[in-house]
Amino acid sequence: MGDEELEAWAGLGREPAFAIVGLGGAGGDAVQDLIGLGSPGVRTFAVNTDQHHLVRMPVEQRILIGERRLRGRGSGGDRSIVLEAAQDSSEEILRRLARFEIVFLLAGLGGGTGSALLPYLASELRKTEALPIPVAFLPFEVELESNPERRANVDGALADLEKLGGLLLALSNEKLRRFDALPLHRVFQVRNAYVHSLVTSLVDMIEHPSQINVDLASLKSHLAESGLSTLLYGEYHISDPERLVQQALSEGLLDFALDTSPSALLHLDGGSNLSLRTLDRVVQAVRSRLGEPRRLLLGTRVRPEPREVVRLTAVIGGLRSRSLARTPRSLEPVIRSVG
Ligand SMILES: Nc1nc2c(ncn2[C@@H]2O[C@H](COP(=O)(O)OP(=O)(O)OP(=O)(O)O)[C@@H](O)[C@H]2O)c(=O)[nH]1
Ligand SMILES: [Mg+2]
Repeated sequence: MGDEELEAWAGLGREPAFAIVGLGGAGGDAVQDLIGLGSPGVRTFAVNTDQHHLVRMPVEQRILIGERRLRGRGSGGDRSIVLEAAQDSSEEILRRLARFEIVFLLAGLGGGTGSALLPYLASELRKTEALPIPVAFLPFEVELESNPERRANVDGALADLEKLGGLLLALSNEKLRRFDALPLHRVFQVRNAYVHSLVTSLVDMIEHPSQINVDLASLKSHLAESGLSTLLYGEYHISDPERLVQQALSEGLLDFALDTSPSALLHLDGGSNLSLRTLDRVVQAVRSRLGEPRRLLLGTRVRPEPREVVRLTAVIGGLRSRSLARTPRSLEPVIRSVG
């Protein structure tokens, strides 16, 4: 077998199966940070109505929409104009995105562009083979006070995303208040580093076969049974699996409340010292925090060498509808300092 054939056989050198797409200003800024943190094997895109913002995006493909009516100057908060523009450009956008297995869509809610594109593209991609994962950044409360248009954009986009069901990551800027002494761009970097961990851990889980394997098909069928779900991530020293679970389940920036009997997909990534006992303790700790899951799917990836740190990626299903803008109950999100 020649080198080329070997490579093809091993699936190396093939087109990346994952894409991250920044929608609007905040979504584009977040993708830019993710690229800075390293995104090998992931294709990068930006879609915007704002040409000036779009041209400075360091992504592989830029897509300007609504040029005829908006002249490349942004939507000024008008969600319905952007929705029309998105429908006009829909075929072109989907042609580029639908060939990926997983498409992460990132947007800040409140403006016109991100609030329109996030639910629209998530719902259009749902009709294809691709699995869209919307990541919504919720604005600071002070941005919405006395601004009913912005609030309507946030509420409208969230309602559409909840109706769609499936995986949804909603990260609230309010949860960043503990960093209020830092410059604002640094605060967003902390959040984007957390998003980077979520994206890379999910990509790793799907991309690399594990001892107890979780592939794309099992993720999709788990999601189909789980209602509105979210993704969580934590890492901790192997000696303390309970702390690892606490890290993943309560130290996110995610903003939601859970049903009484959630479903859980748990994937552990560790070294050759990862024992069955550690796995049991993780499952036990999840049970004691969330209650008995109505559906539990387990996966592990064990590297050849021993590792001090174990990573836990969790897909938790059964988020309560209309919960995203309210104070969470079961999980109390605080932020882990990143970097
Ligand atoms: N610029 C920026 N805004 C953020 C970020 N994270 C959350 N946001 C919020 O995202 C919301 C949406 O703002 P933009 O992304 O600028 O709006 P847009 O989607 O480009 O929409 P229009 O400019 O109105 O067409 C704002 O209210 C911010 O609070 C971030 O990292 N950068
Ligand atoms: Mg904008």
